[in-house]
This record gives sequence, structure tokens and C-alpha cells, in this order.
Amino acid sequence: MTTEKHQLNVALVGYGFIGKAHSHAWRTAPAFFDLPLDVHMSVLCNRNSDRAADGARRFGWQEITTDWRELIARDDIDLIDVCTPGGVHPDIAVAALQAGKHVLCEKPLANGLAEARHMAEAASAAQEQGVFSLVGFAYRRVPAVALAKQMIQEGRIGQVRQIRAAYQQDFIVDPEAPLAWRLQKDKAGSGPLGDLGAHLIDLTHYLAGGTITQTCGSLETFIKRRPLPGSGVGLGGVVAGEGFGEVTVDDAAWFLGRLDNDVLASFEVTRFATGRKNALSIEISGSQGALLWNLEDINVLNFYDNTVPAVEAGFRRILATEPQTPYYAAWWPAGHVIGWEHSFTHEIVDLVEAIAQGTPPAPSFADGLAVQRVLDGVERSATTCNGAWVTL
Ligand code: SOE
Repeated sequence: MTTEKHQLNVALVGYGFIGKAHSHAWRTAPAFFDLPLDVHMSVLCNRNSDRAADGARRFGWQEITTDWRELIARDDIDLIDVCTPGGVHPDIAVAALQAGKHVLCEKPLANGLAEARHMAEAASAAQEQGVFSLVGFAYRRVPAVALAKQMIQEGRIGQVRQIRAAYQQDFIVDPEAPLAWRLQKDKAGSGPLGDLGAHLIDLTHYLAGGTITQTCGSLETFIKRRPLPGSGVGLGGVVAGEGFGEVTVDDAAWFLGRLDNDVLASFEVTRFATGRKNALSIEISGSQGALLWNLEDINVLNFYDNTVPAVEAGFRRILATEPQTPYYAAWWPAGHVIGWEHSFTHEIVDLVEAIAQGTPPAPSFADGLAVQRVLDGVERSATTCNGAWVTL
């Protein structure tokens, strides 16, 4: 006898690069994992109806719309996945939560601290009514990263003391690269500081088990004016149009953090690391060992065990593709490797399970707010405090 599962009707807003990644994840999650709810890819919303229609055809969304407010008004939508630029996250996410819909919101939570605070408050009020929210820090759900967390919790590297993290890209090294929305403060909030730094801060909080309470940093914009964008979407997909405009975000940032559990962290984020396409690395040094993960080698976790004799303690490569590795068993036999897109599938699996079980998922909007406080602190340190430490 089969028991019928409850249906979860999903709508996704914003079909750009990340909307595509999420569409793929909504499609693959029920195909590879035994989900407790019956996921329906109900509506894809995008301002441009041709793009929405294209996304619906490719991924199997049942309907399209160009107006997200329509989704809020509908009784038959249970969850809204917000994949728009950050400037509209607060309006959509708060309206959805207030209408009793679960929300998955891409990172960073918002473009500014006040908006993030407002969203976290709405999420906490909604949670009291059993309405859940999750912020899309998908790298937590890379199997090698989830394994690192497990090993840290098991005490395999002892007490965590230092974290070094970098997220490096190079997609705007060319001064002729157009002024895409990611280079405009009113749309993106910040440059790599928020886009890439938010991931590093979240990973640091997650892996170190603490929160950054003091920070200092420096920002740089190397190319101040760029050709205005013509047509196209996505990273590297925008073609230059007529005229020039001002770049209003950072091109690169460095910053430091002190956590409330005495861990020290250092960060570099940039879109000018020539030759680095999407290179995220994070190293965690503990009293009894160290862990190092690098997105360019996504399925490998490097582990240094300081409890064995030094002559044989060298960093060793653990392949995070075993049936016992978090998330991996649902995919392929051992060693058949998985990629970047799988982390979004895992995020959706965890969210659907949390909704079915009635347990709040993580990272919550409060976790997203903690990240936003750091971003705001770095910006204040760099722009008004001459790089001095600020307390958050
Ligand atoms: C673009 O810089 C971007 O797509 C980020 O927005 C993502 O969060 C990151 O995973 C890859 O780079």
C-alpha cells in the first residue's frame, strides 16, 4: 500500500543564472532523493516572459508569470524561491512570509543591514506559525564541506583556532566588460564583498561554530567606469551597449574577523584574480589538525592529522564520494564525482525535509543577518574608519 504524500507547490522568482541552478535543483531533488513531500514545480516568474517561457519549457515549470505579486495572492503556492538580484529580496521574501509561504532566498540575504534585519524579523514571526525560511548558502551542502563540519564536530582537528578563506574570480578583468547589474550598488548592494564574501563568512560561522563580532577591512574598485550593458544575461553573457557608466561597487576586498569563540579569520574576495574562474578555498587550523577545501577540487577534502607522527602526518586527500559521505549515497556509486549544481539540490532536499518534519532549517534568515552584519562592518571599516576594527 502506498501512502499519498502532501503536495508542496513551488514558485521561483528570477530566472537568471542562479534561477537556472535552482530550477535544475528542484527538478533533480525528487528524482534522486526520496522526499517526504510531493514537489510540484508550479510557477516560474521572470520579468521577461520569453525567458520565463524558455525556463518553463527546459525545466518543466507548469505555468509562468511576469508578476511576483500574483504568486503572493495565490492560495495554491506553498513556497517561494527568491532568485532575483538582492535589491528585491526583502519585498518578495517578506510579502511571501506574511502570506504564509515558506521562502528560500538566495544569498546574500539583502543588499543592506536594515533590510536584512527586517527580513529576519519577518522570518522569526512566520516561524512561530510554522512557516519556514532558508538563506541559500549552498556551499554548506557540498559533501566535502559537510564532511569537514562532521569531522570538526567529532573533534578530529581539536580546537579550531584560525580560518583562512579566499574566493577569487576573474570575470571582469577586461576593462571593456560591461556594467552588468552586479557592478551597480543599487541592484547588487556590493561587489565581491557581498557576492563572494557572504559565502566565506557563512562558511566560517558554520565551520567554526561561532560568529564574527569584530572586523576590519579594505575595498578597492580598480576600473571605475565601464561600457553600459547592451543585451544578454548572466556572468560573462552581457554584451556592451552604447556609452559608459560608473562602477559603484568594490572589485576586490580583504578583511579580518574575530569570532565570539576566539577564532581568528582572514578573507580575500576578488573578481580580478586573473586565471581564477570560481576559486573558493577555506582552511581551518585546529589544535590537533587542519582541514582544507577548495572548490576547484570540489570532491576532495584535505586533512592534516597532527596526532600522528610528523613524518607521516602530511595533508592527505580524502575523496568525499563514498556512500557514507553526507548526501553522496543518493547519487552514484563511490568515486563517480559530483559538481557545483548538486549543492543546490542538497539545499532543496534539506529544506523539503525540514518543512515535512516541522523543524526550522539552517542557515536561517537570522544566520543571513549575522553575515550581513559582517558585510556592513567591513564596508564601514573600509569607507569611514580608514580600515580600523569595528565592533558589530
Ligand atoms: C557570481 O559571482 C556567483 O555566481 C555568485 O553569485 C555565486 O553565489 C557563486 O557561487 C558563484 O559566483
